Amino acid sequence: MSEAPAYTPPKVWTWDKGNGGAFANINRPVAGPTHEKELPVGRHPLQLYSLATPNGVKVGVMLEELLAAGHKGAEYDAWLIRINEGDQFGSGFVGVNPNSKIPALMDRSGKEPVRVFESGAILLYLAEKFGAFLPKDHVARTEALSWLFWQMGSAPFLGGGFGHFFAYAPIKIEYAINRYAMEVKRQFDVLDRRLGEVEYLAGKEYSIADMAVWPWYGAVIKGEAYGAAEFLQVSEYKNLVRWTDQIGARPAVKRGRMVNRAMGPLEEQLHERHDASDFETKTQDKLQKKE
Ligand SMILES: N[C@@H](CCC(=O)N[C@@H](CS)C(=O)NCC(=O)O)C(=O)O
Repeated sequence: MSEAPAYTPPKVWTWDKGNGGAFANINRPVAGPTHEKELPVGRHPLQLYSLATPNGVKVGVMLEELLAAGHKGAEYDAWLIRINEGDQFGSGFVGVNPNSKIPALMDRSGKEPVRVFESGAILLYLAEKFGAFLPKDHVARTEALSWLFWQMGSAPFLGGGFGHFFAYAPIKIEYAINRYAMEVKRQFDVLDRRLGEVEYLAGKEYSIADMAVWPWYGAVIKGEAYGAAEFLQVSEYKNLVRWTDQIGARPAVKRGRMVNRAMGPLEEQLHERHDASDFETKTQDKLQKKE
């Protein structure tokens, strides 16, 4: 691993396509579609276009929780968007999310289809549509929304900041790693203190705030993201570890994190989801193929 070379920014920034970063091939300085491509549409009211990154997992978990709670209207088709192959720049996807990022949702249950993008907006939309996983009491609801928006503002420092410079950047920059390690440890402490006072982030009720925070912070706590559990000494955050395990043990969370998963152990992958039975049959198929 090379040292960070001295760099003086030029007067005008120009796009260096081959900057060597892990996602250099999909990053562009412009928006909009790169090619024409319709999105597939299945038979259910809700169409999810996603991939099981932490942002994608949030919505898979919410839909599985809604179904587990008996909300039949939450039946959905989940289509795989391979962001490394540029699927997010197809014209159909850009029509659902002009920001070209997963997850994106189309609700086709009404007269006109409704598009929803940004994982926090999708969670809130579904919570309001089904009257679920968002406390009814105004104060508790406000607390849930505070933590939901906390996640939206904080996780980019965890993923785009710490994760990028610790695991993905082509060079190790001490200044950047120090800056973001400090911020991420501070965020862990914020969560740990809160979860020392209450069972769930919003208080007594499990909510969309837990669903938003768990895929990001839980993954680092469990050593699944960036290989940084030891570096960040995550076992110090006892309440956060307790909550991470508690959320991870929920059957709907176990199913939800498989939706649109195209990496990791084969038995945890479900590329597309069109029916509840897909979790059993597809997993068995894959295990049999592996034998
Ligand atoms: N703030 C957005 C972030 C979504 C996001 O960053 N998605 C990533 C995967 S985790 C993505 O689609 N990246 C593809 C790209 O940047 O081209 C949300 O919460 O939905």
